Amino acid sequence: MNRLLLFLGLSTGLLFSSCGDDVQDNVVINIPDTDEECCNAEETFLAYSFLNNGYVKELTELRDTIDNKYVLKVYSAGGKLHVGYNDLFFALIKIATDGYVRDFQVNDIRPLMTMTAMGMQHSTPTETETTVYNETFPAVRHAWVSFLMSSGDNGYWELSYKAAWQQKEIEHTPTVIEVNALPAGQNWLKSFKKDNQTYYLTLVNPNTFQTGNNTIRAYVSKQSADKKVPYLTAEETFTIEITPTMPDMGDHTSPNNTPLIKQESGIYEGNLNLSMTGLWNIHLVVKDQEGNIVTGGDNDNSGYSSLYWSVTI
Ligand SMILES: [Cu+2]
Repeated sequence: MNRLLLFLGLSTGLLFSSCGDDVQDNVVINIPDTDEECCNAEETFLAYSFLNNGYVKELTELRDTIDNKYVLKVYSAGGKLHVGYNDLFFALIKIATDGYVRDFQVNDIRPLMTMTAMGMQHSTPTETETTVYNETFPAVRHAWVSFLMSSGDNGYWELSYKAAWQQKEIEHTPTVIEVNALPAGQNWLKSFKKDNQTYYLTLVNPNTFQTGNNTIRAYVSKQSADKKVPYLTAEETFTIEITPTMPDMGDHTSPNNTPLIKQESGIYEGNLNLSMTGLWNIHLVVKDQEGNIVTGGDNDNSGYSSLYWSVTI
């Protein structure tokens, strides 16, 4: 912003000096080089606006600095984490100028839970490498983590990551993070087994659902052979059929729901119609590419699959 104002000031100066024909001012004007590392003014403004819109807040325990010159900040909705799907946003800030660095990468994002009493550790479904969240402000990168359980008596969560840009690299060693339980009755993460392999069904941001038609999104992740390694999305392609019911209202359903289909990016998308407010159980039948039922073939007393997410709108 300062640079823009400076440029305008200089232009005005040039206009004035050109009024006198005979004046040959050989003034050398030193316009500062643009900072190649950082975003331009518009991208900076958009990134700043996004990160200060009141929706995302910094997870300060995940902040890291390098050489006292750069600070890497991690943000989530409300600066909190909970069981199930969480968006994570990353920004790298040059301390001297407050500029946002572009073209950096964050990878090897590793959530790890230590189960104190059981003496074991496990990871959880995770997108381990960030991508640009919005092309209009490439300073903000995004990844997600879907936590299997909350921090508490059974154990604690830590998270580590690596960041790299140009020739610089940092490694954020594991720091403890707080993962909150969901409100009672909510369940946004389910698992199933196929051929002795455990899969996880992560429902993306159901707290944005509204009455009526919603795009429903989910990820299917595969438990790693080494449970301490983050669980990546499954290469296989499934179809996730959904039947939403209202358990408090005689398990009535709603029309116009469509199955979740795998998109090019790896996310599954379908249409979910929540015809009124209240508690909805979204019953799931997962099929393979040949149409065979992988899970969800057993009905509960609602008459629909005993595998379901529970969401209150
Ligand atoms: Cu655990």
